[in-house]
Amino acid sequence: MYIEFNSLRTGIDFESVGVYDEGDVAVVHGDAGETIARVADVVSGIVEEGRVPILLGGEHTITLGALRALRKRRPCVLWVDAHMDLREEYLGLRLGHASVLRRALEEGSAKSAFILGARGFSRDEEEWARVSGVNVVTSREVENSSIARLSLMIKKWLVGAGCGGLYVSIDMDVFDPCYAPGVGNPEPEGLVPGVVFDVLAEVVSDDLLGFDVVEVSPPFDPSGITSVLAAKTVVEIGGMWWRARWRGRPSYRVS
Ligand SMILES: [Mn+2]
Repeated sequence: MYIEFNSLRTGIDFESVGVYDEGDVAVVHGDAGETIARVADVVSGIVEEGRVPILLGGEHTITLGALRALRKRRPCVLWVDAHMDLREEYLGLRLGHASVLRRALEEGSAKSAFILGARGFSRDEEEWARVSGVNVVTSREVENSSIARLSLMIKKWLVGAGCGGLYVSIDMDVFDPCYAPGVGNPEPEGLVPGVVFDVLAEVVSDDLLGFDVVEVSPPFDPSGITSVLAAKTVVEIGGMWWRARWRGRPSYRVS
């Protein structure tokens, strides 16, 4: 399969963007802590060289490794996900895809969070988000809102939270299962890809600290369209950053 690298939205041909493949991080099955430490290690090296990390997964828990590596930069994290991932624990695990954002906020690896596209969460998560000041916009609210209004909400959050930059985490289950069936936990009533990209195009600036695209599970999707959409997501967000960084687009400063 092949997708075009030329993005109409950003005007960037991703083929002209300098991308280096760092290779795979060896995960340790059954040991999320060690896996996260390894991810943090690799991402730290990338950040120290002044590069912008792009992570692809797999388990959403890897995001914690990236956020730990970026901790000193005080990242605001835009969590684009059908779920909140704010559980205290899930199936006896304190560290996993259902609790990863809560761990990041509790330990201070993420300074503040804005969840976009949520629609599958428990009452406890909703309550924890409320008392912890996590911004939440559900998929239904996205559908009933405009690109301008949504991006303004996110920009206001970025200014108010006093972060050193933006980290974007895209859980592929945020998209409607008709676009991305190959995910671990498909959730109906999801978002349309173009809407997600249009909002991101308004808020991604050269303050982007990094991003990830996770929860792609190819065995659940023989058609392969989930992987194609994930690749497209990288091309779009990467192009947004590149445009802001090199084309002098009036960037939206958060620091
Ligand atoms: Mn998730």
